[in-house]
Amino acid sequence: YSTPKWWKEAVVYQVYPSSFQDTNGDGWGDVKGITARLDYLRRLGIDIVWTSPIYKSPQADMGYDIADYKAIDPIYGSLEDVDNLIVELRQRDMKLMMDLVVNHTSNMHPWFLESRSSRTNQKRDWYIWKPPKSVSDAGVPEPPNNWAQILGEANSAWTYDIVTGEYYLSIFTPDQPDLNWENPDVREAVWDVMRFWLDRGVAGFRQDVINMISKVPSYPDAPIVLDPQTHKYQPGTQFFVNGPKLHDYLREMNREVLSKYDTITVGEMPGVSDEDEILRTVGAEAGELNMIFIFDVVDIDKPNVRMALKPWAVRELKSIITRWQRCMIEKNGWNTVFIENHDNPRSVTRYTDDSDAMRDKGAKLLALLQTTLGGTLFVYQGQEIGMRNAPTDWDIDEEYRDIETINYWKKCQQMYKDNPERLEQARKIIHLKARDHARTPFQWNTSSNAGFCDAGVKPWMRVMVDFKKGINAEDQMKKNTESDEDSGIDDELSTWQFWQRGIYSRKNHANVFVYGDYREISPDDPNVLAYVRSSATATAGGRERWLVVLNFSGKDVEWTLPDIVQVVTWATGTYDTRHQPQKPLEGTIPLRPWEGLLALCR
Ligand code: TEU
Ligand code: CA
Repeated sequence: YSTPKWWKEAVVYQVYPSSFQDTNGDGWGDVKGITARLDYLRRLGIDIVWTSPIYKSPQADMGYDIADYKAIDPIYGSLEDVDNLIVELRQRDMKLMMDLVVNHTSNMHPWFLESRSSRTNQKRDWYIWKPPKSVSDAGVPEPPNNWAQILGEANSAWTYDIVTGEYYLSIFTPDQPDLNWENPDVREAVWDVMRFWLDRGVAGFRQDVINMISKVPSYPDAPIVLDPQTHKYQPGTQFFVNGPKLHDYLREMNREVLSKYDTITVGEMPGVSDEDEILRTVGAEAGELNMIFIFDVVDIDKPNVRMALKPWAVRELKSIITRWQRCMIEKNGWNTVFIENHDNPRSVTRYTDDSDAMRDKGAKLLALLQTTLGGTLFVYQGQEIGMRNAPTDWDIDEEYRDIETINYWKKCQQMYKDNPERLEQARKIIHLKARDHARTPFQWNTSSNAGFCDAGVKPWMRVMVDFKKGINAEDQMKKNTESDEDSGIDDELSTWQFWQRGIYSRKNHANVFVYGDYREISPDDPNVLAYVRSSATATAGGRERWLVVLNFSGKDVEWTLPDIVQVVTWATGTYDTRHQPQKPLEGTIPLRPWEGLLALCR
């Protein structure tokens, strides 16, 4: 069993700062807004706040393009505001985690401005510059290889710079040139940034695409996997995801910086799913990072590009979850438990049913899942009130703000201008998968703009209207605490209250839910995910055991409790949140649509 650590038991809440809370009436969330909401987060049971980037940035990719690692962007506030946030967090026994975006900088970072200024500039080698592969007779330079950009797959991952007649690598967008980690000065500059924040009292980092920092040095062409008629450029991921020197760099980071502080570190590692490779980073003895984000669950509907759809089955979801739960226990690694972030659509829409009738049940089902799985729990802002995808009648050109969506939509409008069917398909993909869905302003209460910003202020992104229909924090927090308890109409806990209770129960039984063993029951069932969690250490009374049963379908199903599981009592469920579920203790258990149950076992 895994050694107890504070960063394993802590519950982390991801704040998307532009959409959390505006305090100065400019329609953008800000650092003061995070500080203003700490009591709210503490009440929910949050220990650590991770905020997406708030550094100085042109905001080409919402702050994932940093122009100064040691300054706060004026739209978010000042360094002083961050110092104050840290003080206020500390008073509540909470901590701050920052986003560390060091695979690339902004093209407006002074390092890059110097680097592009001439081929002989001393920072030339801080980025990845290559001559054109060829120049056509018409004088058009071709990029060094065929890799596609990630946030605009129609374009090359290389950007031509007229100043020196060379290309620079810019895997995400041309505004985000990749740093050259081969250069020791670059690494030293990153360590310096990390120390700057750790010395200021930051507890650690979520490290943006940290598995892309090492590239295969020969920069070969990628194999053709997408139709070359429509895709001039191909995914080059195999040449920069978990590249040859990744572990050298991460061990160096640990040696130079992390080992000197008591930190929490999470690597964002899209595109890797090999157990041994992952354990090189998160294994107990690995000496790299505490944990990573594994993308198998959030990429379950992803074929080879993200803006596309792939059908998936509940059985797959079950096997992914079970695989990583077992791997981390058996091989002594550590993992994150997450299902949402600022790059993914809302989980209640995606994995359950977000209709008015069902969304609360769906959100509770996912809450029960996440609060009972092993690993460090991450909650994304809005998840705790069951926020859902933006409505399909929003105009894409008007309301969507993400660069990935905009690039994709532009491309489709050009390509499919005479093909209404394909264009409709593209619209559907955006409705289901755009990153914008996670980025709409947080819904605090029923006042105009949902309490995100003052009435009369235009928020940077449109507020959804369903805050009036119960999807807001204030209503959900006071449910049952006032008169509706006696009305007898609906005395069930709200989504928020269910999350809160789940988080508290997880902490009270950390030995089981955070550290314990995991055993899947009836893996072949096509609808129901069921597992038993049992405590890491036995007490005089033996091991503590809990059974979780989750109906991942919108229909009534019957699920049979195997003899080896002996239920003592049904403790709670997604329908029966205030009274114990009335379910048989053995045999066939009827489950309602999206019903989840938790039982104490012998
Ligand atoms: O995301 C990296 C990443 O590869 C994905 O999650 C990405 O959003 C998706 O594949 C797009 O198709 C990180 C950040 O979380 C994201 O917001 C940034 O845009 C990206 O890095 C670049 O910094
Ligand atoms: Ca503001």
